[in-house]
Amino acid sequence: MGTALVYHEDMTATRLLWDDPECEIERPERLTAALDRLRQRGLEQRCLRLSAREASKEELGLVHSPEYVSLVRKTQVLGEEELQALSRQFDAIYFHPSTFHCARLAAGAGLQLVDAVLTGTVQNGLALVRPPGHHSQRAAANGFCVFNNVAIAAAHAKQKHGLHRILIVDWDVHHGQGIQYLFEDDPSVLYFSWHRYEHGRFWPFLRESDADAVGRGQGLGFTVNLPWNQVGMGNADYMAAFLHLLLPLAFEFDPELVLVSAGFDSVIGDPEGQMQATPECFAHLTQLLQVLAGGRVCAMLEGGYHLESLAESVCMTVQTLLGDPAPPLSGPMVPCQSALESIQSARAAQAPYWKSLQLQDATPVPTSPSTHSPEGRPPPLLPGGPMCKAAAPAPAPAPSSFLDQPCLCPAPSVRTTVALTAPDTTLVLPPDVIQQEGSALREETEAWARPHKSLAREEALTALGKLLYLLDGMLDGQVNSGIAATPASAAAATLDVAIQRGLSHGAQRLLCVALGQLDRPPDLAHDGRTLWLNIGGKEAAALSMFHVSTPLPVVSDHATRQGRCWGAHGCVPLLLAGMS
Ligand code: X5A
Ligand code: ZN
Repeated sequence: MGTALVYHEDMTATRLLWDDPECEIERPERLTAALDRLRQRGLEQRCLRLSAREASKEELGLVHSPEYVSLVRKTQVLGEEELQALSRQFDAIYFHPSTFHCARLAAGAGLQLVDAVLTGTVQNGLALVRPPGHHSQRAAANGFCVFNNVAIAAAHAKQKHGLHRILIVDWDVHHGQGIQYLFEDDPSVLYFSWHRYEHGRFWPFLRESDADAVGRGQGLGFTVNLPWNQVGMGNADYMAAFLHLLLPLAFEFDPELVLVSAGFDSVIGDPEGQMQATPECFAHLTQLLQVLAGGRVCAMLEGGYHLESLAESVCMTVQTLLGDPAPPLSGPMVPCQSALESIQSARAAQAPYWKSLQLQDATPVPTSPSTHSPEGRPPPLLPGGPMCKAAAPAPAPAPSSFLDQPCLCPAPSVRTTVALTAPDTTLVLPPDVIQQEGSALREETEAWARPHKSLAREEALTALGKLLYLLDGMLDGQVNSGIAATPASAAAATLDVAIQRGLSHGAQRLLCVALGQLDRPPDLAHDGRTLWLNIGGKEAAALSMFHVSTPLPVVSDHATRQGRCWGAHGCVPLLLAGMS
């Protein structure tokens, strides 16, 4: 349905006019660098371009006091001395004669984006804006932020579109305390922020940035803070935060709209964040959010001060919004101890308010995390897997080496294939999904089927030929994903063949997920190359760490909250779909 890119050149006008080492990083080149790179990559051309408009006084008034709005309006006519004097009344703020215009455009861009998504003009989009918004408060500018763009968009979505549940994901490396204050007692806005915290020793040095700030009154449990107590958090830490904290709550909340405070100072190379996550991580974070709210994701730029990292991360986000598959992630795949502690303390603080956290055990993190490197486990995959041979493994790459080498793996030409034994002419498929015509060679199929009695029947054999052909297409990098049908009686044997075929055809590790019960588990070597996960199997079992079975939780309690039913199951398969 399309991706909107909302922008206006005028937003490059505001800039610092005097010497201030703290504020000088927030400069016009942030926008031009991001936009230039989007053009270079051909991404801008694939978006619906919308020119930003100014937010009205009434729209700004959704979250700001009239006195504050007129104070900012007056900066238009101030001289440099007066601008500097006024700026000093706030923390980490500079005003410029163009600030009011730019900040109204920034807020207006967010409103246009939300309108385009909620009226169905586009599926999702990004607003490239300056000044940023998430630190700004009802009557205060703060941390380079003048009007709270994302908060205004959320209030507008409630007021003008009648939405009842909005998720705000703040992946900027700073705590968006402005958003937190504006919605802390509001259960219709779930606000999630991770941020560099270092036990309170990092800007903005607030006690209420810690994990135990969970909202107030009706809004208890609708503020989710994940403080990072060390710098250097990487891809695995960010992914773990989404998978183990944000997504369980987000599925349970079931938002109608996702707003992203998309700051990219949380990426490697940024002087503010000092984190290690690579730009590709933002493709994965975006992809995980796209399973929510029917894919209605509106991202708005916040921070991001390393121009190269910023531009690359913006491209990753837009590319994913456009529906391209996420590039492989590099770096350690196990979260660090400090990240696990932070995630666990946020889970513990939120557990009283969320069923999805109560279903699981709330045991503390073991003091020494097992990094699971059993003997015989194959070495870590190259950053791209079999299809990405061009990307070289780097043990501890410096920031620049990540940036010099964007993913070299081209997107497969076919997005999704449906392999049915008999092509179905009545099937209506989206344009990027095709029905597979081809089959593996008959002799080859028979050779793979020979050891299995259940694959002797013609129907099972035809299905197997189709599946082998699909697997080859995926392993050769021509097809991104696919679905194949097989007769139920042949399911376990077909899976045995598919696993063997995958492992002998270049895949180093396979994740197999079975939903529901199979007549028998697959025939696996417990060598660490295959992780078998059976969801909805008979009973919980772990035959080895590579063979896990869990029944679906029985949810008999139709508890209502906000007058509606909160289903706790159904989230596990969705999570995995997001990962694959
Ligand atoms: C939007 C944003 C950071 C302010 C840092 C002040 N603000 N030291 O990233
Ligand atoms: Zn920031």
